[in-house]
Amino acid sequence: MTLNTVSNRNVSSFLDPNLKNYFSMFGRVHYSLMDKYYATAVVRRDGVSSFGPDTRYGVFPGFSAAWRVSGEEFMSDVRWLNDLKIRGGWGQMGNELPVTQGNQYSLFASTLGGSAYDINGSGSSVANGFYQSQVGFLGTKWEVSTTSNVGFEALLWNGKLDVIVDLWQKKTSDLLFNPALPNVVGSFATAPFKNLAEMENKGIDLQLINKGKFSSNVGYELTLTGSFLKNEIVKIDESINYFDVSPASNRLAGTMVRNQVGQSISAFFGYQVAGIFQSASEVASAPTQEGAGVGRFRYADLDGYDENGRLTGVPDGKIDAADRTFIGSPVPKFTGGLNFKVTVGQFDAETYVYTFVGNKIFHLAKWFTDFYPSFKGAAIGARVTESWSTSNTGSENPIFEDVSNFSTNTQPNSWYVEDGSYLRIQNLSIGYNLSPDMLKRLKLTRARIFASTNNLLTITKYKGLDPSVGGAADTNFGIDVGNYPITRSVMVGVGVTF
Ligand SMILES: [Ca+2]
Repeated sequence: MTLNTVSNRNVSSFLDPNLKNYFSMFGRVHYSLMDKYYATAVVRRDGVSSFGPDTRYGVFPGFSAAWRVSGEEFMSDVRWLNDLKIRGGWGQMGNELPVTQGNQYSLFASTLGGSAYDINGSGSSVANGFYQSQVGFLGTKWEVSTTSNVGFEALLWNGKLDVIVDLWQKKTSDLLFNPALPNVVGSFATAPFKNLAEMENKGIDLQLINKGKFSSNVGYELTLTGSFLKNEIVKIDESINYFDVSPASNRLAGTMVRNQVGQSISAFFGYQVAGIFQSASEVASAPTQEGAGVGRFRYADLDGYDENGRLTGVPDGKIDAADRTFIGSPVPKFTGGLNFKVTVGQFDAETYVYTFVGNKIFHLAKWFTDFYPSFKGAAIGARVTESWSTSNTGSENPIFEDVSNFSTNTQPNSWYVEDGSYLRIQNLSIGYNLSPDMLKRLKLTRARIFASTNNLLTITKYKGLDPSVGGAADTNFGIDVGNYPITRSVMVGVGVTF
């Protein structure tokens, strides 16, 4: 048994008011018995200067255990199984990353444009004032993730196949978020980060590694990875059960992301498009909808308000904010990757393919490219030619017209939401290694000629430029605001070691 205690002190004396200082201590105990039973326990205490004095420190324990089943006597006859290890663990980690050093303080600032005023009425000079630039909050504390996992690792058939499976659950509580402040606080003030929500992620991770030889000089290695994921917001605050956000570049009249208990993080929220109005009689018989007209979006009547402004859950014959609903989640249900490498004598080839399945993209860029009045004359997307018209009534894209209203381009709705699943051949490379004889003659240690290409092929139904839309989880996750696509590149090279 070994016992290690390590303390690490990291102190900075540089007088940058934005610099955070950390102080951490951790201890670890590791125990192994007869190469069969393993146990590890870790405890760490982390401190950061960006939290107030009462909440500055967090204590985060963790432990894990493993059992090498293949080391047991009763497994000695099982020849095809070279190694089998069952493991499990539980642990907590803290996060403080989004919180700035100034978060705990109420700060004031002064700018000519923001806080100067000719209070003396001189007409020629201004007196400088101050405005609040940061609303301080002392109670912010560590965000805590609690992870539990069980899984196994198995090595089969003389190392030909390696299987790793993990079931895990991660609960994040006291999630750090800075919800927008009411406007009475002043539009210049930065909102403090507070501990708000609780979120749960559950998943299964799989990894298969298969390596071997097709013949004496043809070898291969195949690595398959896959993850199933489920994400859910468990709690937001005692007083609210949702909050809305949208990216800074949002051009629609409303927010399109709602973080709500029971839904995934950053779920898309808006009107459900039931189709395109095909005729004046359809418009007349449909629920009342502002701006309704032939060729425009027909929204689904899903709900209504009572006289107190509460949702009734019953369609009320008119379309208003009550009818907005969840229209997709940017969180993929499955992500996977495949790495395949073949060596044939002196040649080798390698490829990496990955996939995202079941995620949705809010294709906000369509606001620019598909509607004439958004930016007059700028809508030149190819879809414009496929717009609804009396001779193209099957189109899912609305009529091309110079009208901007609730039923055309101003509202977040399900028409913007597209399937974001894709499969991409990220990399393909081939190489040739000079044989030992050649190297000897050329007096080289190693020489390799190679060609590789990045982002070779993408298979997707997504209509935007690139389905690999990233975005910060709390503002623009899965929202395509017209992101630059990843470019394709080809590289040819020679690597030589003398
Ligand atoms: Ca309604």
